[in-house]
Amino acid sequence: MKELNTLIDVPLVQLLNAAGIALNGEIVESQPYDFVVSGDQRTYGDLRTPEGLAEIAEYADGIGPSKRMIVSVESVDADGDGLADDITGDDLVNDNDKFLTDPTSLIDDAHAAGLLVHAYTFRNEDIFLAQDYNGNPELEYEQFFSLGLDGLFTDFPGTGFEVASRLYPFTNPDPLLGVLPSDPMVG
Ligand SMILES: [Ca+2]
Ligand SMILES: [Ca+2]
Repeated sequence: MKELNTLIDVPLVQLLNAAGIALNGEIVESQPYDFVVSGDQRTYGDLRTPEGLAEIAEYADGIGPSKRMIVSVESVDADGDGLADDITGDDLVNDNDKFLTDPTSLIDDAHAAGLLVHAYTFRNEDIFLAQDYNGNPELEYEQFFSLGLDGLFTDFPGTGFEVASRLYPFTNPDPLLGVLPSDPMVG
């Protein structure tokens, strides 16, 4: 991406990946593949520190973190077997069996580094929604927008668009271009 930034003049988003999420909601870190190849020991977690974000800001305009790097989910393990319990009783264990943890400072830290935050992936299905949202995907969008999220990847753009239009009525949302100032000359 550093090389790409010297070749083309379009906004670039540095995606941030992870290996998974621990029972307590902590991100299980992984490494960018080019770091693996070059022998750089740092993980995506190191890129989320103020120092890492400052480095990203040298070549990218924003970060694309998993939404769990902003608000994670904690599992219940009442039977102590080290595996997340199925609290909804549907014989499946997914985000609907988990509870939100306190937000991290990632959005504020990224903004402080001059980066936009464009998180992935927002979905409407119950299995992807933490128990706290009670099956209402709009509550998840509202929470993340209130934390300062600038943009997002969603499998359900209609829902995201509806919430953004409702929360930001004085803007002129465009389904393709996103939320724009109502008058470009003023905005
Ligand atoms: Ca368990
Ligand atoms: Ca379940």
